[in-house]
Amino acid sequence: MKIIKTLLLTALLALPMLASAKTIEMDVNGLVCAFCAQGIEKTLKTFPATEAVYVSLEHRIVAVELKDGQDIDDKTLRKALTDSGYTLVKVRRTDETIDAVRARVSKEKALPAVDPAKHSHDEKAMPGMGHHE
Ligand SMILES: [Cu+2]
Repeated sequence: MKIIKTLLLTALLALPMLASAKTIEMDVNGLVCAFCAQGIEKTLKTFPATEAVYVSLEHRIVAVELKDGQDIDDKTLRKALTDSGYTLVKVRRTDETIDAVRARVSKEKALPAVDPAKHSHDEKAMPGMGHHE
């Protein structure tokens, strides 16, 4: 029993070296309103590897802080966003904390605003994300 515990602990300690990224930062197209942000946050939080989520509508950036040694592969992220009606443009992995990403992004120049009238939420893709919630 003790050996198993030791082995487990060793494996857990070794994991962060295999996947060292702490935060995944993504450029996402189609982010328009607070409901988009809420929907994406909700979706990404369903992943067991997700520690925290940050969404900047102004910069169309979504960041996911990962739990120690865990990761979400690009394919899974792309699918989650596509299924919700958004487009994943770019993925970056960084060792920054999500707070550091938030601080950096908030200093960047905002992208031109998108007219909210030109988008709608797909109730099937985002159940419960209508404007009455
Ligand atoms: Cu929206």
